[in-house]
Amino acid sequence: MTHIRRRRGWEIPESQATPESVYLERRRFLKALGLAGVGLTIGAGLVRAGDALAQAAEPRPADGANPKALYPAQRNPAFTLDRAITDERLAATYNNFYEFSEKKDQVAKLVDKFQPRPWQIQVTGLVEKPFKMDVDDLIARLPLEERLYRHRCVEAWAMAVPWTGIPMKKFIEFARPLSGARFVRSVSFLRPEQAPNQKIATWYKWPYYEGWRMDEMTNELALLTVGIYGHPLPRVHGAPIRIVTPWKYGYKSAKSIVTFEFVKNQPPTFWHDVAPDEYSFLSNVDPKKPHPRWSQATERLLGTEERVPTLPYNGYGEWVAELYAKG
Ligand SMILES: Nc1nc2c(c(=O)[nH]1)N[C@H]1C(S)=C(S)[C@@H](COP(=O)(O)O)O[C@H]1N2
Ligand SMILES: [Mo]
Repeated sequence: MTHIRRRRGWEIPESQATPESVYLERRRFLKALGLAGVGLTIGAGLVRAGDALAQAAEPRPADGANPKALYPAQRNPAFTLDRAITDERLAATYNNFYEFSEKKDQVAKLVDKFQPRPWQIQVTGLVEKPFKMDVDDLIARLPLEERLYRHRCVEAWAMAVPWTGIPMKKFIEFARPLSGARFVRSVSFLRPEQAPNQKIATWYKWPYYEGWRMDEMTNELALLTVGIYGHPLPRVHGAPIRIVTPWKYGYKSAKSIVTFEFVKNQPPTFWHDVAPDEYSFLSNVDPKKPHPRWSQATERLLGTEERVPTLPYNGYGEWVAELYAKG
C-alpha cells in the first residue's frame, strides 16, 4: 500500500488515548519491526509497517493443534482509537446476545451450556463450490490480525476493543463467490437447548440472520472476527466466529455464525423484520438520523460513562463513505 492515510481531525495521539500497558506493548511491537525510532505518529512508516506485518506470516499450527497458539495476533497499526480501550471485564459482562437474554448483565450468567466447539462453518449459495469446514481449520488457513475498533450500539452506548480476525475480503476470496453474488448473508446458531432465550422469546424469528452488500464485505474494515483482547472469542462475544462492521450499528455485527450464503438479492435481516421503521438494512452509524425513539447525536462510553459526540460512520468515513456516495 503506497497510499498514505491522513490523520483524521478527531484523532489524538495514541499515547494519550491508550492505557500504558497497550502503549508499551505497541513499543515492543515497533521495536520488533526495527521501527522503534520512528515514534508514534501515524505516517508512511507505520502504514508500510502494516504491510510488512501482513506479509510476515505467523507460524500456523498443524491441524488439530491448539488454536491458542495463534494468539495474540499481530496488531494492524492502521486502526487507531480516539478513546481508551474498554476494560475487558466490563465488555464481557455488558452484552447484547438475545439468544441468551435480553438483559445485558444476564448474558454472561447464561452462556455456560453453549458449546462453541467443535463448530462447522457452511458456505453456500452463489459460490463455485459450496463447502463446510471446521472453524479452527478456517482460522489456521487464513491470516489473523488484531485491530482496535470502536463499537457503537444503536442503543447509544459505545466501547473500544481489540478484535482478532481475518479480513472478510480474504475470506470471500477463499469462498470464491460467483459474479452474480451481490450480497452476503449470515445465519447464526439455533440451539434452544443451549440458549435459553431461543426457547422463551418465541416472538423472534430465530436463528439470528444478517446481511451486507458485497462491496461492504470486501471493504478493508469488515472483519471476520474470532478473538478479542488477544485470545479466542469467549461465548459472550459470539464464539467461535462473528462479523464486525464498525461503521454500522452493533446489531450488524452478528455473533456465533454457522452459515454464510452468497445471494443475488438483498436478504431480509433479523432486526429489520422485527421493526422495519427502526432498523434499516444498511444501518450505518449516523448522528444526524435519530432512531424513532431516541437521538443518535451522542453516545455513552462504557466504563467512563462520558458522553461524546457520535461521528458519521462511527468515525470510519474515510474507509467507507465512498460506498454510499451514489445513494
Ligand atoms: N447472534 C447475535 N448477534 C448479535 C446480537 C444478538 O443478540 N445475537 N446482538 C448485537 C448487538 S445489538 C450488539 S451491540 C453486539 C454486541 O456485541 P458484544 O456483546 O460482543 O459487545 O452484538 C450484536 N450481534
Ligand atoms: Mo447493539
